[in-house]
Amino acid sequence: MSDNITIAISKGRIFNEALPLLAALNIRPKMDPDVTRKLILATNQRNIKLIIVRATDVPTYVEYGAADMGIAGKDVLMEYTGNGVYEPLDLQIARCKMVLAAPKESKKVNGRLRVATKYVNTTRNYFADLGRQVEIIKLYGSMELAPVLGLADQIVDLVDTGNTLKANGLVPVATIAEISSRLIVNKAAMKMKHELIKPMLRELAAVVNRS
Ligand code: PRT
Ligand code: MG
Repeated sequence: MSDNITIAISKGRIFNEALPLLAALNIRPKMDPDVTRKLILATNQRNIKLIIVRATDVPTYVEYGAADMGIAGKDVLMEYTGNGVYEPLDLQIARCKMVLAAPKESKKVNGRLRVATKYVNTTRNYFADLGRQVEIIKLYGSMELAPVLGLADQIVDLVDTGNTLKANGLVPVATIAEISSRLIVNKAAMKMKHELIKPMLRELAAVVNRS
């Protein structure tokens, strides 16, 4: 059995907010992903490496065992349609809300509501649960623009301070989910490497509960 552990993580807010949690486990990356171009970061622990990937790719790396563990937003996990990873711990970092938002001066919608989002599956499930038929328009970013330009009536996006919505004349009309980042674990690794992974989970849980 390999005694190596790889952790997939996206740079930016998740990496920044995960750093103190990792440090509490005495895991310290040797390089800053905003400075180096390396995508595999060694840490002070000989057998632990961080893999820097896109936020939406984290569950894929973990499901296929390319990484043993990962840190991913609940938004990404809700949208993911793979065959499954374990999700043992809410790390309580990178918190925000997923909301349905509409123009402040809402126009009357004739026919089906058009909703622009990058969270197509989550949005479809949300409206299906309400028994509402909507037209979902897939975007990869800048969802706030869609209602302004008449591409969609409403959007589903993440909100933290609310400044982005406000700047584009939008207001939240419903909360779809409370979002935070979760630790995820490859199913085979959880069995094969449980002597390494179990203590990490226990320590992380303790750190999260303390903060
Ligand atoms: O940016 P990139 O295209 O590389 O990838 P990404 O957007 O998937 O990654 P990143 O790093 O931006 O976000 C990673 C994760 O952070 C998300 O999957 C969420 O789980 C979490 N998170 C927490 C957020 C926010 N808060 C957040 N506010 N992700 C994005 N935002 C965006 C939001 O989409 C909107 O554009 O920030 C804007 C709103 O912020 P406020 O403060 O103006 O409301
Ligand atoms: Mg982003």
